[in-house]
Amino acid sequence: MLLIGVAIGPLQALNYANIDVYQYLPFLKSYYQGLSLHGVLNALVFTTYFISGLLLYLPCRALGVRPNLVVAWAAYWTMTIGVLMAAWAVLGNNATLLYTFYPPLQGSPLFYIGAALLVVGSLIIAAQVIVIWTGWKRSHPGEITPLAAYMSVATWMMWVIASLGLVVEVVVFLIPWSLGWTKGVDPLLARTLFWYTGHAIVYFWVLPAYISWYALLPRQAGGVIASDSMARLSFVLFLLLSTPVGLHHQYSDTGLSIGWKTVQMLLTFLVVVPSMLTAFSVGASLELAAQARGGGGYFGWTRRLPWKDPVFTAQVLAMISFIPGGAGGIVNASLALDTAVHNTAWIPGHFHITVGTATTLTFFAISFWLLPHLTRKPLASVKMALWSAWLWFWGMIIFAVGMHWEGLIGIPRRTYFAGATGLSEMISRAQVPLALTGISGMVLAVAAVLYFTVIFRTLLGRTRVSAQAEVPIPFSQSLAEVEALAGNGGSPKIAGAVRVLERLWVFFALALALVMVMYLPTFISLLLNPHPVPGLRLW
Ligand code: HAS
Ligand code: HEM
Ligand code: CU
Repeated sequence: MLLIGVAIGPLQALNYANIDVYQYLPFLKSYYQGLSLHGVLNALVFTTYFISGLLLYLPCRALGVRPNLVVAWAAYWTMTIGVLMAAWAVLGNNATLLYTFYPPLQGSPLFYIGAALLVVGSLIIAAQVIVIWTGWKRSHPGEITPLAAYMSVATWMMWVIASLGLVVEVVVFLIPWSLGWTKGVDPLLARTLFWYTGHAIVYFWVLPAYISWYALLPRQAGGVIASDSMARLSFVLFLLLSTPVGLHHQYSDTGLSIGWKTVQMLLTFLVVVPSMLTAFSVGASLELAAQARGGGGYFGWTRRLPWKDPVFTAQVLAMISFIPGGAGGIVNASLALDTAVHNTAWIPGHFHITVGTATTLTFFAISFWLLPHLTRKPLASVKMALWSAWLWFWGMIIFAVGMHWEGLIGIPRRTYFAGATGLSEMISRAQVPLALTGISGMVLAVAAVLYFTVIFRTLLGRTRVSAQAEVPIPFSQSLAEVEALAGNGGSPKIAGAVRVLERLWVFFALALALVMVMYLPTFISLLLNPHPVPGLRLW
């Protein structure tokens, strides 16, 4: 899915460089059909598959419990049937809706049913992991959940709450409407349901990367987790705060109260806190690892990190790209500043260094150890893997510079330049950034070719290492654990905090209550003043 999704990206980048290749492509009817495929396959499908696999495997191995594979395969097939249905609709040019599928644009019912099945598949895995964890708690009374399992459960609980908006939007409104059973849908209500899920989904994409940075990367770097309890605290904060902030995607939507927009803006600033905790906590883990290898100084320690290892390097590059990604997010979150960048190229600039790099490059890194781990086949080429990571990183950095810059000039997103009129004055002022976007697309194309070459050569390779030489799952130890083993004892206060954080069900209930307070008034007023409109097909 990623392979197909990514293949279209460079064409879009060329479009932004004002080079139109779409006239030569028989398999894409329009720029927007390609953009729909790109957004849906990359951001929705690739992520959901990868996360559902990883966040089933890691907690099961961390808890030492075998999952019910019949249920797991049922989830897989539910997702796959859904994806095939939606893909059929998009490939047939019957769902050129972009990945946000805002009504009144109306596509084939297959698209909406497929999207619903994809979400249902992920929720089956969510239920499975939560049930496994509750069973483990029952058979291990008083024990603290291992970190990787704890974080996975918190992520799935968050997703259970967060996916509700999308499920209601699609099942209650869009499917009946696309089947012709209802005459209209209220676009504002649909957008509000979409963004209820649409912000939290970005944490569904990035928290699995955080799990890797907190719980696996320290060992891969040759060190320990700086603070186990800080990691748990940040995930509880994500469980509480990920969802009640979706209105920050709708600052420009008229018809919603400015009061609730402002309240959700403030909550958005709060949900930045656990990411800041992560930055400093994971940064400390890296510094500890470098010190263990003899590194020192303010920045000199970074040289002692294992830069020759693609698993390590891809993740750290992903993290570095997330620093400007997060900073841009804070700009977007600021109601007044967002009016300058909303719907401009700035926004794709922001999310290609968050989901397109922080998440995707971390998933590249994970695949570099997970594939050898699962197949016992060695990674085909360490060198090529390293090159793919560096080129992806630099490609996305150049992309982000270009797109953010264009956005400040006012270049819109979602624009087919060859078909657009009235932009020439703006384009003449944006020559340099538009060229950067085009160039970055070429760099990224090379990176993608290298990445998929490594992956397919590994998968198709014949050599297998012995069971003893198998790549282990790099679960890391925490500093406190290591000190306790060395006889220094752990701090009793920290142990108390971890016990409080262990009550994930309590935080789940609090998260539900908070999201109801933050969203119910808006939904009630939208439901009491419906403005249904019939569907449109603009392509
Ligand atoms: Fe965003 C729009 C606000 C994070 C994805 N975002 C989007 C869209 C997507 C997206 C896809 O408030 C576009 C949707 C569309 O199509 O319209 N975003 C934020 C904020 C954050 C944020 C406040 N976004 C993400 C993440 C995403 C993502 C994560 C995907 C994975 N975003 C917005 C807003 C909009 C928006 C508005 C709407 C704009 C509009 O007008 O439409 C925060 O969560 C960010 C916090 C992050 C940090 C960075 C922490 C840094 C870390 C790394 C440290 C590195 C180290 C390495 C330690 C504060 C953890 C050191 C290594 C050495 C070797 C030294
Ligand atoms: C949109 C390029 C990889 C997710 C875009 C746009 C460009 C682009 C230029 C903006 C199009 C427009 O607004 O008109 C690329 C390139 C890639 C790449 C060159 C790498 C080869 C990815 C990845 C993801 C992703 C890995 C996510 C995992 C998206 C999404 C959109 C988008 C969600 C928005 C679609 C929409 O507006 O409906 N991409 N991209 N892209 N990209 Fe990418
Ligand atoms: Cu958001």
